[in-house]
Amino acid sequence: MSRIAEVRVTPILISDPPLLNLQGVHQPYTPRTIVEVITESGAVGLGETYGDTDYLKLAEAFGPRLVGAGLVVNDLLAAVTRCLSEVGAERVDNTVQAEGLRGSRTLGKIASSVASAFEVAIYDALGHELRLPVHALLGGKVRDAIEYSAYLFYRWAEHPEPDEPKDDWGAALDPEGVVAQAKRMAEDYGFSSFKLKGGVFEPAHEIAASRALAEAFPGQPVRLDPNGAWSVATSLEVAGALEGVLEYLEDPTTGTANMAEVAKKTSLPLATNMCVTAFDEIPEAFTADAVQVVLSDHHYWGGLRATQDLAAVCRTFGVGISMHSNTHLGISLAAMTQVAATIPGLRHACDTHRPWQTEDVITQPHTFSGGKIAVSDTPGLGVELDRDALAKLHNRWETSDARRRDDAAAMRRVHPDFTAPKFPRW
Ligand code: GKR
Ligand code: MG
Repeated sequence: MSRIAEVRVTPILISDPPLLNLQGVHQPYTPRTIVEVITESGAVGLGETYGDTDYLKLAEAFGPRLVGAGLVVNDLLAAVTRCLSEVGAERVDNTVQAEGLRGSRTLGKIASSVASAFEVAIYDALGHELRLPVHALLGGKVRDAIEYSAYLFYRWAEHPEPDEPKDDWGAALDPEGVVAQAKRMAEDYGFSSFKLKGGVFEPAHEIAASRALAEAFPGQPVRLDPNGAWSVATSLEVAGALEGVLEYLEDPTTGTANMAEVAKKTSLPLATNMCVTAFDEIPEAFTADAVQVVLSDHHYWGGLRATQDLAAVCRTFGVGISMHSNTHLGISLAAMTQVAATIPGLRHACDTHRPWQTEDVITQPHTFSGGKIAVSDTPGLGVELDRDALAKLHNRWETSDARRRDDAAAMRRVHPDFTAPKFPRW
């Protein structure tokens, strides 16, 4: 079997629309890291992960260590973790507010997120070597297409500066705007599940938007995710107002104890990508019945096999599973789709930010049909790197000083006094 001959780690900046959340607004450009693992026989494996400095530094330090190694993934997380202290990442930068949207920020999650990009790239390379799709290497697919949900955001029509990226979605700042956005998502992509990112306006406003969605799409699943913005009492008020309306309520409040208290008093299932985000958070949350659906994410859970492990634990405890998403491109979407294809009992449409991205680094970006992406059976992830696109987005990174996601700082460009709110906001 061919060994790893070369590893490339390329930071890029991708454009992002002004999507609103509890912490502020998305910046015009957000960093991602693209990993290439190239074998002695010339197979190229691709991976993608967060691009903020902590992640990038670790990926850059770890990448060269794989040269000469086999296409083996078993020791990857431990090896990346050993590398943490060498890049001076012992201290977590807690000022990066967007991290709070996917739970606590820990060194373990940074290491897992970096390891995941290399794991995906190694699987992709192995797939090319063996002429097998990644899902076959993971044990085989149990479905041929993955259903994704429309990820709806309150948003501004445009970023504040005239030379910043633009799109034609327009503003969505009230229930009518949210429904119009959902209708376009349904028309353009065929989505039939809808997730609204909440925590932006006061709860009554977001209850009204959720009801408007349910009325516009009768019988179709609707979810609301305020990223933990509410107290237990507020969560229970919202849950009471939306029982029978929502498929599930995602992270209404923060912390296992609060989620458990809400879960006890509502019939609405609670989903999370904030209170169960790593294996060591599972025992307490599952024992307390704090969450009914865990939103997996191969990036911060540590890769594709870790995602399968998570799914097995969820099955054991009778907890549902679906998938979380942050701003990402097609390499991540291919990886999400390949692993989702292998998970039995995936009963909720997965989240993806992909429709909000106007750029990609693969030659043939995915297309959604009926809200689904077909599971590729071609070798590896089934995507090919677009080197010109990668070079362009890397050049943007080199000529800009944007180095991390900071939604609060982006909001301060318009509202100078804005600070990311303390939990609970309402
Ligand atoms: O991109 O604004 C965003 C989302 O709020 C994201 O950061 C979250 O991590 O999508 C995520 C979620 O479901 O909480
Ligand atoms: Mg969430």
